[in-house]
Amino acid sequence: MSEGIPCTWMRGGTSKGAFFLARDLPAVEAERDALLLSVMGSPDPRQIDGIGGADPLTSKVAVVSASDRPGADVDYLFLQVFVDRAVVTDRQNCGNILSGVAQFAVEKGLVRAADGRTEVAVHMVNSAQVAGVTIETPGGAVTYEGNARIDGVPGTAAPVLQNFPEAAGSTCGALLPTGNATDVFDGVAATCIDNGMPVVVLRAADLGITGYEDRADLEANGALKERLESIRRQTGPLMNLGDVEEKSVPKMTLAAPPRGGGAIATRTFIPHRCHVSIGVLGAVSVATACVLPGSTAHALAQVPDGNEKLVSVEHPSGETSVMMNVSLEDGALRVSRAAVLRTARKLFEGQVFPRCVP
Ligand code: NQM
Repeated sequence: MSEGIPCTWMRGGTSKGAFFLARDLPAVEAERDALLLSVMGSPDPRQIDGIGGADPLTSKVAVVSASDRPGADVDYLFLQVFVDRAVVTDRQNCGNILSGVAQFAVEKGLVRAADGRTEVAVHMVNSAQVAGVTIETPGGAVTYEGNARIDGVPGTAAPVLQNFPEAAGSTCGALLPTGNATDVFDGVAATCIDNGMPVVVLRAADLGITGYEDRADLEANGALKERLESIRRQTGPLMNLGDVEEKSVPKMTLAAPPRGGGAIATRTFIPHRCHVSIGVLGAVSVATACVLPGSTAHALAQVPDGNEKLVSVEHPSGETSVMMNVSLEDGALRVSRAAVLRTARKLFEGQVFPRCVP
């Protein structure tokens, strides 16, 4: 058997992932990726020979280390391990897995916790942004217990407050990387937007669905998936993402009028499976599309007035609330801050045994 590697398995928001200290993984990227594929059990639709949960939402990795970046406490590199392909990509960020990074950093001695609450400045390496993450640390120790509730996770846990300062163009270089609020691909109007996560927002009705279908029905709709993938492949180069065949961005969000008291109803392909809810930064990008005049979502959305807005993004498990500070400057939309509430829980800590250590 190979040697074990220290690993912590955590729920972060509505996802699960393996958390590693950077120093415990191979420094050479190809070796690291081979090891992570083995840890998760990929490629295999069941991930039977690894710890991945046979779903993109439970096949995620956080690599954490102390940060040299001024103003940041720790570096967090997110890696998406594909389930049924031998692909590990760093081309996307993950706000759900971010929910566990501050606790992991404190428990591994990278950050000293205050008594009560601790704010950790997390440098999200994938997008070179710093997020402020506040966790509960009574007596200077991490607690996972608390009264916060998020849709998609049973029960309650300690709140994790995530603050994202300006995230426009984090991956694509501009909020609207094509230069337009709306483009047309294969005859379907689409808003290509990046406010923390590259997302293509389409009107569900334009694709012949209601947008309220459940995840299983959408995943069984082969014709819809083919149309979405055709559009996605065309948006990649225009969103400065290049060929996106082996990338997990952009995400494809199907939008419909809200029907649960929120701002917009969504179903999101990430990009080949339908999300049980919606990603954190994905929700920030969609909420931004809701307030953007001329976008595909704008006319469908019901958004409160004022510069500080709570935009509730409905999804198959409930909703995700995004608090945003917005303004129009010279006709251009600016989101100076977005904040999202999450929770996390440490599930297991020990050593993971990859098939072989390169
Ligand atoms: O958008 C899934 C998730 C995510 C990403 C995905 C996320 C985010 O739910 O910030 O959290 O879109 O691949 O973990």
